[in-house]
Amino acid sequence: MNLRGVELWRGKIDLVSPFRTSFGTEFSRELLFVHAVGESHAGWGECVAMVEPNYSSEYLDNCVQVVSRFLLPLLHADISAESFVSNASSIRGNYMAKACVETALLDLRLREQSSSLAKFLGATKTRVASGVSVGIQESLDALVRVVGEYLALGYLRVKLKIEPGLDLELVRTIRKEFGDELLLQVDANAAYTVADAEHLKKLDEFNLLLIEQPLPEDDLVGHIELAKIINTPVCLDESITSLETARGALDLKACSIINIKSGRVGGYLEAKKIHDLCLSRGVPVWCGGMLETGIGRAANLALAALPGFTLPGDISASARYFARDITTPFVLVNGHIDVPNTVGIGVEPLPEMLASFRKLTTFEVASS
Ligand code: SMG
Ligand code: MG
Repeated sequence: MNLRGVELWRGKIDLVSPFRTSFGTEFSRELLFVHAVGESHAGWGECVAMVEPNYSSEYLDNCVQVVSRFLLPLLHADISAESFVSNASSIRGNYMAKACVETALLDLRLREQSSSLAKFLGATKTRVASGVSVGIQESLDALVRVVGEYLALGYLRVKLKIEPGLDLELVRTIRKEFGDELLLQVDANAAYTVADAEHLKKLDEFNLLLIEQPLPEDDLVGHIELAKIINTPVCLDESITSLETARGALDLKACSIINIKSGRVGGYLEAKKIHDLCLSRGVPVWCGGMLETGIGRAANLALAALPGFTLPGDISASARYFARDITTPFVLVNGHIDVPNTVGIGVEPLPEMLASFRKLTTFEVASS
């Protein structure tokens, strides 16, 4: 690799509609990108952290700090993504900060080698089934309308955000309206406690694909208890931050399905390891989403094309999020999205979109 420098870019893009979860409402997406600049190529990585530390303890300004103060100084001209990840293990946690640097390095190297991220990761599919994550709406009527619109567009699976007081009724209504065939799952973003187990058991009658992260991220014991009580498969999102936490959760039967997000686990190299573990154990995985722009979405499509991703992921078309994506938009074709197959992650920010972003830092990399 011929890394010369790294730029950090900040931007902001409005969502087409507010996205309400059990922890808050997002109206826009604040963005942080890492641009790894080489001799003749350059790579991009998108940071998935939110503005506030609600989904996880990481947040965007903290990622800027961690990347600039602790991660960029680890780089040198011929560093590989693998050695960066290994060197960065001395920095605890901060998975989202690490992931965006790792991805930019991978993208740069793969472009230099004229290879795609999909090929590098071991993709076996050329398109992936697309699901949609539906935020909490102001009324049941609004929820029915929104879900109906997404289904009319061809989405193959629906995920409903739930929280205490807004759960059974939502699921009952959507099942009644759209039938038992609909692939349906729910995501609580850690809003319940294990004391709610009997209540959550009432979801069993709706034949959901899974319930995602019902309890706090560090409550592994709670998830083990809950999984014994309810029949709906428990899927973990926030709790899984590494190969080790994935293995532990599976060994202890805290979950039977895993949502893989590269940003949450420190990058695509770790994400692939979790995929490989799950594949070897016959544990289904699916690719989560963090309201990424086309940059993050492109890389997620490469990951979701691996053979163990047997459930539709939260990778929707660009139009589900933004009036105008920062890359050429990703579109839904018969419920699927094509996996980029050119070089690196396969996309770059459109110059006119980048023009509205701010360059924060230019970090010169020491020659090795
Ligand atoms: O990118 O389609 C997407 C969003 C999917 O629901 C989604 N993500 O917990 O899985 C999750 C949430 C995290 C982000 S909420 C702002
Ligand atoms: Mg989730």
